[in-house]
Amino acid sequence: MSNTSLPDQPLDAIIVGAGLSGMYQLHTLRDQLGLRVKVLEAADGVGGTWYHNRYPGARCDSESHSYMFYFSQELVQSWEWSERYPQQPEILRYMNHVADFLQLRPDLVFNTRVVAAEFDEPHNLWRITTASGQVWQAKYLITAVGCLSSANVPAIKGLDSFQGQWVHTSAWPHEGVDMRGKRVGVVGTGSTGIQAIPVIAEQAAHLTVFQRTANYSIPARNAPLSEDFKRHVKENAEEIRALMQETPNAHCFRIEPRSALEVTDEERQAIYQAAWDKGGLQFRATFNDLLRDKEANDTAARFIKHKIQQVVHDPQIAALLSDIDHPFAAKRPPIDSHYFETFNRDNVQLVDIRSHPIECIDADGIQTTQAHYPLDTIVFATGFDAMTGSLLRMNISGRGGLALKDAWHAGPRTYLGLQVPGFPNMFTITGPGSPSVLCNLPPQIEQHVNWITDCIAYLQTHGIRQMEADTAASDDWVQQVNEAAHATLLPQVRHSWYLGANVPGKPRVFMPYAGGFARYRGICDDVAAQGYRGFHLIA
Ligand code: NA7
Repeated sequence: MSNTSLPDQPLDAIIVGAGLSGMYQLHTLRDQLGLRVKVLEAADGVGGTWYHNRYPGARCDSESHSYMFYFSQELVQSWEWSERYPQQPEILRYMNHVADFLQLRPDLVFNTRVVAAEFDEPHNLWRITTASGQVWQAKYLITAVGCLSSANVPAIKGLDSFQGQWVHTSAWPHEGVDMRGKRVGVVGTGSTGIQAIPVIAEQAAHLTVFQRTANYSIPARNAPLSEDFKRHVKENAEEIRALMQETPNAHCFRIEPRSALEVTDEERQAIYQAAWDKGGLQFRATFNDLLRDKEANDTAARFIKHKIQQVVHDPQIAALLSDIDHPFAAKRPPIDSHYFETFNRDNVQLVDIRSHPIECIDADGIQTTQAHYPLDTIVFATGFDAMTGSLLRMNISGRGGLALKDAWHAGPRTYLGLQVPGFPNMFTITGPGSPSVLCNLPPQIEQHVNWITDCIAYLQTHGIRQMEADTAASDDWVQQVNEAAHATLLPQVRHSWYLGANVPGKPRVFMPYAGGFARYRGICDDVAAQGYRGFHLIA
């Protein structure tokens, strides 16, 4: 049940988005601070990213016991995951469980897309317009719109003329896509493509994979969780939470305190082999310099490329799949269930669109500069206009009518990824400039929401009307985000969506903060402890 009637009086806060961040933010502001709050959500249910991404094989790359809230012991004790990496339907069930457990539904307003948000300076209010023309008003605007919510559908000539069905993985039809007996093409071999391809290959008559950039992938080794492990999680919730808060990526594992170059070749191979057998993102935690030192990284890259060549039978296909042009984990490292093995199937073909790009799509399929591939279904696993896309499409304008898209014409500029100068009383959960996509998200969402909640409590009790990030503090933060990125190998990737390089015309700025979650948390805490240093607080 949702409440769609407009309140007579302005609210204290409007939150946009009913994913994990929007739901937790509603809980803290409403139930801890006693504020009047609503969450506006475009979809007809909770879940955010996990509501929309229903493609075959969709599952979380974070281990299930790290992909949940830990702020409430009761909530932890009330839930059990079934697998090491939960599938999308189970994650969506968890989200609905959170909504019910925290009794959030009366304040969730579904089927309500925000099309504009304007700061009304004289009244010190945000006016938020929805697609149906409703105008909501609130003192605080909090965006909880996710980092990967704005689909990137490539503008390929002729797509409209395609007579079959095409779909982007993040807008998967709820009724599913029937692949049986179909010739299916998948464009894109990022984390999503790598999850979807093995499952689609089992369903379709024939699958053609269009690969622009070959990618590393580590076996996930997914499996059902044992009763012992489920009990371990419940009994050690505080320790698990503390561990995630101490690690750079907010995962449940530590990075080994040794260089890949300080062990013998034999030891290194044994370490990589053990990590390969164990599976998962932990592979990149085997050494502490894989993301900082190219020579160290090369050792991991060589190991994985060799594995690909062992797994894939056809040497030409193996060569294409292992011809990877970037350092390991410098792009988001996928994990998989039988991805490379899928290319040994008779009904799967790999097409190299780096050497022979897609020219156009016609009624019957995809035309590259080399050949025509007849298809019934095209699946775009082509990623997102990440981090800024969902914020910019809300048409937000701040002080003096300043449009966010103009404020960010040269790339996102924030203070701590939490506020934007010129946009008073607006907070961005996991926005650009915060660790966001470089981290396991639930712990970071908890950290952001807690920080925003403490901050709003401070503003309310100190009679502060407006809080706004200082321009110089924001410029300095942008510089720190840039320096943190350049201390790693991350900016070296040509096509990286961390840089916005996957969307034509998007400014190339490294968007997430790469200095690590633990360090970031410390910085945010210091800023708060110093009376919100770098923010203007106007009584
Ligand atoms: P990604 O990681 O952005 O991957 C998108 C893939 O699509 C990648 O292989 C791209 O190749 C390819 N792509 C993008 N545009 C095109 C065009 N125009 N033509 C051909 N190929 C294209 O998105 P995902 O959805 O896989 O993953 C996003 C995150 O979701 C992931 O990191 C997890 O956090 C969950 P490219 O590498 O750009 O050459």
